[in-house]
Amino acid sequence: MTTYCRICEPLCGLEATVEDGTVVRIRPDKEHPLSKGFACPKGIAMAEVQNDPDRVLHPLRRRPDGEFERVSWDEALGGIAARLNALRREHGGSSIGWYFGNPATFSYSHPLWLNGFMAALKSPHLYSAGSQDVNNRFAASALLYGAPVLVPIPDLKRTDLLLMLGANPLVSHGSLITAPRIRENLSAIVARGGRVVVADPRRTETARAYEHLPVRPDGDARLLLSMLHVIFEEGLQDRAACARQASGAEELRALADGFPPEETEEHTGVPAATVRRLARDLARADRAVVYGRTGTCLGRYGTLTAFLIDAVTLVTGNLDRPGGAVFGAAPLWLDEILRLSGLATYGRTRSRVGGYPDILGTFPAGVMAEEITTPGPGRLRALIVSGGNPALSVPGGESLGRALDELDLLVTIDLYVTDTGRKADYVLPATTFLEREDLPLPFLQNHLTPYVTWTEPVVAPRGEARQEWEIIDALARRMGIGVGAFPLQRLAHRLGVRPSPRFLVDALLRTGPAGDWYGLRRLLGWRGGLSLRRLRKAPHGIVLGEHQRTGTLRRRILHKDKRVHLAPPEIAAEVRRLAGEPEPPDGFPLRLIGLREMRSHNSWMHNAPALMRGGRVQAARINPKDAAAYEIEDGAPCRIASPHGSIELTALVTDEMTEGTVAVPHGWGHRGGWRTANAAGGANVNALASPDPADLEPLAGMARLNAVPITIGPA
Ligand SMILES: Nc1nc2c(c(=O)[nH]1)N[C@H]1C(S)=C(S)[C@@H](COP(=O)(O)OP(=O)(O)OC[C@H]3O[C@@H](n4cnc5c(=O)[nH]c(N)nc54)[C@H](O)[C@@H]3O)O[C@H]1N2
Ligand SMILES: Nc1nc2c(c(=O)[nH]1)N[C@H]1C(S)=C(S)[C@@H](COP(=O)(O)OP(=O)(O)OC[C@H]3O[C@@H](n4cnc5c(=O)[nH]c(N)nc54)[C@H](O)[C@@H]3O)O[C@H]1N2
Ligand code: SF4
Ligand SMILES: [Mo]
Repeated sequence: MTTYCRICEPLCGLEATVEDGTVVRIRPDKEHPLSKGFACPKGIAMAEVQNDPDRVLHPLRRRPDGEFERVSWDEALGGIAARLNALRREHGGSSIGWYFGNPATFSYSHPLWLNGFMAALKSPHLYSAGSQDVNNRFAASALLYGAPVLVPIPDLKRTDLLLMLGANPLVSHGSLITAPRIRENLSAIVARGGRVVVADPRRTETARAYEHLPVRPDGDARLLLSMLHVIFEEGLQDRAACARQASGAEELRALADGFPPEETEEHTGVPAATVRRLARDLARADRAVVYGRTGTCLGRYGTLTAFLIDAVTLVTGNLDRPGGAVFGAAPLWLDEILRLSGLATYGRTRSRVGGYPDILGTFPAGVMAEEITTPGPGRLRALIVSGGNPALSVPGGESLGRALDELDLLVTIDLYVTDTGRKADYVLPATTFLEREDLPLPFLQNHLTPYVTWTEPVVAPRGEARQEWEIIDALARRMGIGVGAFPLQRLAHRLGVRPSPRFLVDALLRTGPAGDWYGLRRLLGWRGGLSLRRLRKAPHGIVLGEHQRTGTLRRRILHKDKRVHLAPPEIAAEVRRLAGEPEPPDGFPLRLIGLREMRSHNSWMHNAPALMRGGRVQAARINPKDAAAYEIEDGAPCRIASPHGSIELTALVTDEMTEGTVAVPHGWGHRGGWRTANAAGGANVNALASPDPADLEPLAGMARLNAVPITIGPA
């Protein structure tokens, strides 16, 4: 059976061998037009997750003695609905919250239904992995373009110079860009005489393959401001592009004025001469682009950094241009649907705790614990967690755990009893992606090569596992509420029908810009025409073009003046905050950053034996000079302490780290129902991050998981 992988963003084509209703093997799909026979070890190991003996296959309920017992769906949904309705009666819908994790966004139906559920409850308590991942990028786009989901992708196939900040696509396989075989795209840039420059505090797999620009953690905003400084100072800006596309270029110039590279050098670790050279190269290159990912998102200035990334691209004349940063389009009216549904918001509401702006209707997960523990109207009393493991992925260790314990009701919808689920009152079994149909809805506009695909489930759900939307629908029925995030859905509800996600997506495809318009397109004598039926006949998907179109920005900007705003007051305030940055706390001179490994996926693939072979452990990577200074030996246990907590890990002394920086992968230290994962040891690195809502990044509520001040010592 042909399908596609929904673990990470390239969405590689997979071929699953099914025998007697069981997936016995997964191989890469050789006929997939983009991944062409590539899949990484995680995609292959999905068969082990699928068949994992530790998977939850039946609803579980916590007994008074603390143990889980198997119950029927009827009992589970009935029990949950009764408790939620009791809370609604006593405290209102705003006492109920939802956290959805990263895998949720890989399902087309799951986010739609949970958004609809929360809209019906009129609860503001919606949280996601986004505040630990990309919400700063959405905030930056809201400020730049007036449209949070208008996020450009680097046009790798046509660029001559890629400046990449805080991303390691040779391991992560690319994020906020869907480009299977991304290594080939990067190497092709060099092969045609171009350059790939990788700004990272660690000499990563990607940095090693191309040009490494070592930068201090959290140095990116200053680095980019210094580049702008040089570009404006030397008159290298593309004046025509600034005049045509933007407003506020002069104000931006004034903001950058205070950041000459000679002065930021001390903070960024990048020599002024290097910054000047890079700025000139970028401005003079025919086609250049700046791209940043999680390394630029999880610091103190995430929104500012994401904003500056596009600002530099625009000022050098590379925004919305072939080989620059391009705005991908989906073959359905995604912008319009999001806008009409009222889902594409930034700062429409503010969180009760911390007063953070909402992003696409979600608040920062970093306030969740205090929303639970802070009395008063709107207190969060019940939480449903679907496809997420906040106990390990959100800042805060013990304090977050204690807050979860205070909930009146915690429900998880997952494949496993996770580190979060072990605290739950109910654990509901979800299907894997191999057990559900799908369309890569949120990724359609991130495709480097425009593409669309649809998959049917390759096997029936194991045990009593159910798709999330089915669970949500059943729960909503029992609670006596509708589910409607979409205008179309709400309309249907008013007419008394509950359309399936499959029906909805077919309607969206058929009425979309590339749709078959229910046959009208053919009648007009035009080619093409998408529908679910057509997609089902193309198991390897359909390539819709060679490149994303350019020259579309003006049409898609939602600011009234149709210009990119280069100096909004929020950004000016962030630049002032940066300039007046307080000294870090005494006693924590080193900086902690994250790290992704090929055979881990956030917190959830540590139970697959194929990925855990060779006695893998979670290690802290430390530069030899730091190791010597703090008396740490390679392979020996070491202690890492921050103002908020301390953990013990094995030290891995390596000169791939820049001095003063320690890298630790997240998503370890398991205590759930996954035996192999539990046995792998390690610690929750996010126990070192600040659990204080006041420490979140102000414009997007981003968790500060990188550049955490720490100290180290032998354990
Ligand atoms: N220190 C540090 N912390 C980080 C990061 C970092 O770089 N450093 N990265 C952050 C980022 S980018 C992210 S995205 C987050 C991830 O944060 P989360 O999404 O909260 O955590 P995951 O570990 O991805 O957990 C996903 C859960 O979904 C379950 N699951 C898998 N597939 C399905 C499915 O189809 N349906 C359902 N219902 N469940 C499923 C898995 O079993 C797992 O329990 O972590 C963030 N945390
Ligand atoms: N194998 C594997 N692949 C994955 C995942 C996984 O867990 N495992 N997770 C998936 C997910 S959820 C996501 S969001 C993507 C993330 O995709 P990427 O962002 O490409 O992945 P990371 O490896 O986290 O890369 C972040 C880089 O930022 C660097 N960095 C840290 N702090 C700073 C800083 O202050 N400045 C700069 N310039 N660099 C910094 C780190 O050293 C690291 O190399 O990966 C996805 N792919
Ligand atoms: S890179 Fe690996 S995990 Fe990501 S989509 Fe491809 S096969 Fe799946
Ligand atoms: Mo992520």
